[in-house]
Amino acid sequence: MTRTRLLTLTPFVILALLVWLVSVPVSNRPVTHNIVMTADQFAFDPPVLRVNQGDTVRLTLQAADVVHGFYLDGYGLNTRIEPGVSRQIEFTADRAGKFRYRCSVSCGSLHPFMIGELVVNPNFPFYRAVGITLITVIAVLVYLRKFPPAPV
Ligand SMILES: [Cu+2]
Repeated sequence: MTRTRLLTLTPFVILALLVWLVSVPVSNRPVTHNIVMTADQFAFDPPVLRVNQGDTVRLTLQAADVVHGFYLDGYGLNTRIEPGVSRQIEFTADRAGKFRYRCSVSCGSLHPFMIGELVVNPNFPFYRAVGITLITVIAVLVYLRKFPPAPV
């Protein structure tokens, strides 16, 4: 492929990228996650929760064997889970980052290791804006290179 041909194609590639960037649904549209979380000696199931920032998390907590607790770091949530009684807690994952959840009721020898992780992915409006700006700048540079302004 010749250099000129490549230059001719570049604006189309850039346009396609722009259209893609603008049209990809923004991941920050909040959704509600209904999750059944089972506490069992000595683990939580699921062990990892992944949500996006702004999502609502509705947890139905149940204990499979003995009394457990559910404490979520960073969100200050704490509740006791009795076997046979499911308990619902709901919160908005408004803080991005990784947060541990742990059992807050001494439930046996390995109780201190009864830990799970909530991963709240941040929204990226900033990186998206940087991406669109960069692509536009490159498009303008390519265009100017191809059609240099007439000397004055
Ligand atoms: Cu425990």
